[in-house]
Amino acid sequence: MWSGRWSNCANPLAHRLMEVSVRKQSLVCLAADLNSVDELVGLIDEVGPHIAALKTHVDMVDDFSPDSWSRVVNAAKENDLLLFEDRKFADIGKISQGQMAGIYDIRNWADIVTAHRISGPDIVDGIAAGWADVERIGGVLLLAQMSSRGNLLDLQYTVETIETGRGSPHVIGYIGNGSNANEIVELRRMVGEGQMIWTPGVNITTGDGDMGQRYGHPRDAVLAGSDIIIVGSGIHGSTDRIAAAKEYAAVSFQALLER
Ligand code: S5P
Repeated sequence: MWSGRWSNCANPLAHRLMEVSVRKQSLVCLAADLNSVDELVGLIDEVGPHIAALKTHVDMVDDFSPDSWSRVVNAAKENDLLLFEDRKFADIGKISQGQMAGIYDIRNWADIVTAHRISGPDIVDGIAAGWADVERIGGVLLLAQMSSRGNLLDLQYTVETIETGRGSPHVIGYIGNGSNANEIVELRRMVGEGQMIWTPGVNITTGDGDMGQRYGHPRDAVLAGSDIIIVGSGIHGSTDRIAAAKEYAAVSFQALLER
């Protein structure tokens, strides 16, 4: 089903994701952008069976504590979800290693994190060292493109980012601009088959979102070469969140079958 991607992606986390996506018939990573642990756990319990991964912004949760957060981690485990903390690390390698620890202790529960390439290639080693400090292994998604208007990630930046990630055992793939199918096609051409592309900026209602966000259709994103669609408000902002999750799952999986 995943054809070339299955045989070419070396990272074991990529294989785990592909397996979960087939079992659940969904390429959806839920962007669970809610402000309390209760709300997060409630949402995961509702839509967990229809999503393949869970993305968090731990630093926007009002009632975070190491104890309360374990409820989110457990809910993810019960639903067979890889946990992806969208931290967007951007500092020098050594500081990124330190930021994997601290109050949120991301290294101890996140399987995947995002990082910008802006500070240099060594950020990847810094993050990997953070996981190594607690004897865990995780995957980095480098931001190669963004969905927000006016972002500064131009073509040369994208090329350098892929150069950093190519062949790295720590880089599972790239964030691409889900709002623009042409950009995804271009990104896939540069990345090849060996790493994943995850795309935010997708919504069944396409066009401009809040505060500079832009949306493309999930079907177009997958057909263009995206492996996982990152969906936030399209699901958590819906009046019927289960129906919405099912719809994004069906659209994305059908597009994979066609691809
Ligand atoms: O370029 C990007 C990269 C990311 S990771 N654009 C994004 O929107 N994101 C994230 O995807 C963002 O942090 C948010 O959690 C999610 C999009 O949410 P939505 O509500 O617009 O679907």
